[in-house]
Amino acid sequence: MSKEKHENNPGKTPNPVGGELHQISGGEHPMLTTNQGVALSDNQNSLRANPHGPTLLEDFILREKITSFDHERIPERIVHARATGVHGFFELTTSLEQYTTARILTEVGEKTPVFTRISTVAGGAGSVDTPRDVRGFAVKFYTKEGNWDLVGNNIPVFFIQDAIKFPDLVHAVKMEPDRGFPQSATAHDTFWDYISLTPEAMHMVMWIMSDRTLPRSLRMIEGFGVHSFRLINEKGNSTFVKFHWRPKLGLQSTIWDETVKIAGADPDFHRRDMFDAIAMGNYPEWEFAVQLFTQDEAEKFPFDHLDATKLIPEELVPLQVIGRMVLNRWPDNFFAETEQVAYCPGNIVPGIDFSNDPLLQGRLFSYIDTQLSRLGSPNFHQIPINAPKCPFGNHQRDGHMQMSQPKGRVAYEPNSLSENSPRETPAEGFRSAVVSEDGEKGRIRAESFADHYSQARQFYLSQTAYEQAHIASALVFELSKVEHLHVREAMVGHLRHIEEELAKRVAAGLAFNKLPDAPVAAVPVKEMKPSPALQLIGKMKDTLIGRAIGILIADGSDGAVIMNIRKAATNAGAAVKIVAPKVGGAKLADGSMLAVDGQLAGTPSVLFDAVAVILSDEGAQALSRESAAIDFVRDAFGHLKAIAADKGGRALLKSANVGQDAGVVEANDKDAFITVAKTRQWDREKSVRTLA
Ligand code: HDE
Repeated sequence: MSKEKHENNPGKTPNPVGGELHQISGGEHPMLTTNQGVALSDNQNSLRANPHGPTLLEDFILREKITSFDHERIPERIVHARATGVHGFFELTTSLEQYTTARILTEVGEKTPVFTRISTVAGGAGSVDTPRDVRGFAVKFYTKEGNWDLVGNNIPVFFIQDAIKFPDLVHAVKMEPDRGFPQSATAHDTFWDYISLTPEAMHMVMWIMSDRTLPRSLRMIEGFGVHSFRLINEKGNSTFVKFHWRPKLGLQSTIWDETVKIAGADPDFHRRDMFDAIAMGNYPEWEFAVQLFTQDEAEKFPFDHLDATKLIPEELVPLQVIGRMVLNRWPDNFFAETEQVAYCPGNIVPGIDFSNDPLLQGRLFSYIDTQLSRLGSPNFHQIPINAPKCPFGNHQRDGHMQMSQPKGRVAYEPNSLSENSPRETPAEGFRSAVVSEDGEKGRIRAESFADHYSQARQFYLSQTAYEQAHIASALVFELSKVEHLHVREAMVGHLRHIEEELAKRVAAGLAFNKLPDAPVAAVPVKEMKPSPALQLIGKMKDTLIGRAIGILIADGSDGAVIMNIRKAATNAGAAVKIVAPKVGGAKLADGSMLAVDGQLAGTPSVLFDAVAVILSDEGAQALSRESAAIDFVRDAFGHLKAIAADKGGRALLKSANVGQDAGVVEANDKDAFITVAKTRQWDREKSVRTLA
């Protein structure tokens, strides 16, 4: 576009009913043109036969603008439509040279650009950020040897063992086809009907009913490659590998009731949280770790590692941290980058290879196919967000939206007519692992895939009592939304194989008068050692870094107390927001005005990890008649958060019927507040809600 100043654009927009509307003035504005480069003299009025006449078809400016607008959307992803994407880098800290030739895993200190997209699965692009759902965790590494896409989830296992089941699973979880709801929720009949008929899903069911699916922030989730992959070294030997991302901030989730309320208070809660963190320079970081094991070792595992419904406990194969990923740049344009990015598990680089996991094998086909439908052309790799950052070229040609203009006569290989056309490179080029395959062809599920309950049981037994109660309560909630009694019963039947006590708790929560029969298990349930690494609470960090604190004030509040708490929380790493009835500010006890970050009605306590309530007697009296203030403190207490309160604050707590415990502290004692604010008051939960 020309940099020339547009003479007809003096920085004022003509107002059709007279007068002028102010636009930002100054600066050298480029000309506004059509897509053909023709400058527009008027972007506010279409071409009409006369002031009261019809609009003319000849108005090519109107037609071009509206046509472009009509085609703004591309098909959204059938799953993982809702997401947040961020640029960053990967840095290797330990070489895996012994295992692989992939330079990204051997060149220590090298920073490789990445684009990471974290998504929900079931909802459409416009759904809320905080349903109970798995989070996709897809990383595109723009390596020197081509793009490597590690397209994983925040849960290390999956619902199904074979790709052919995926369309049914997705149809079952998505909104029901006749009614078009629920959007982005598993709590409905078709999901649980399908699951109750799919015993292999039971391990994943334990994970999705745990608080893992209610993350507090996308910066506080783990990521898993899920499938086993292979690494191939110089000698051509291969080693199996599982990939893991571990957040520097530790894990943290929300309480179900809190999650539900966040969805209303801020449907973009996670996207905004990430945007704000990047804008403030608080770049989220993950450790990159691997579990490495040989075929011989794998044969001794009490499960088949090629079955994506199984994980390899850290206690069996420890994690080795080999690098880190830092996300530090928000995209310039959401559509061009986050929407158009096309991940394909089939994008790997020399030195990495696939395993025979049948789920992975199916995925290798699906993603390219889906990109063809979403992005409309085999040239989707040319879109900047998808293009490799290393040189690339071949003899593939033409097609929709070809952006490059290949030169010369030669579009084939081998050829003797061109000296500089791309050729194969046997030494460095991609090679598959040398593996011999034998056995009979057929639609067969391996016997080693038959155990559907042992790891589900191991997961449940590895949780703290608080987490077990959350899993049981989540199951009661979800199954309470299921209308068909036989589906509820079938699910409780499965739970009996996982843990009888869990089945009893859920049955009691659903008011069953007797426990339903358990289905026949294909193989006996094995007793496996609990793995504390599977807990979430155990992985929460004792810190305020990355967390948020809200201070509720009103006219007449004590400025010194507010400042003290704000300073202490900020120093401890929290983002602090002042909340008051009016966004314009609050008049403090000393008559000064304090700027406010959020208006009370629009900034409920669900948006914070801990709160302080600093009020004068009059302020407390006024707020005791304000339901947003009552909810603010009642929810903070109900969501197990720390509360600091001065005398007025305590008066409000009293009006809200909020109790006292170790998590409710004096506003003057900032150190005590910072200590309790770093965690949730788990013991309080039994006093505020009935759990299953
Ligand atoms: Fe996906 N999945 N998936 N999936 N998946 C898609 O590809 C598919 C599976 C995952 O941010 C789709 O580009 C099949 C497991 C993520 O853009 C589609 C099967 C895991 C993303 C597709 C699976 C994932 C997708 C939809 C069973 C965790 C979002 C749009 C074999 C390891 C990537 C698209 C992004 C997206 C197919 C199972 C993760 C339709 C057939 C297991 C993170 O191609």
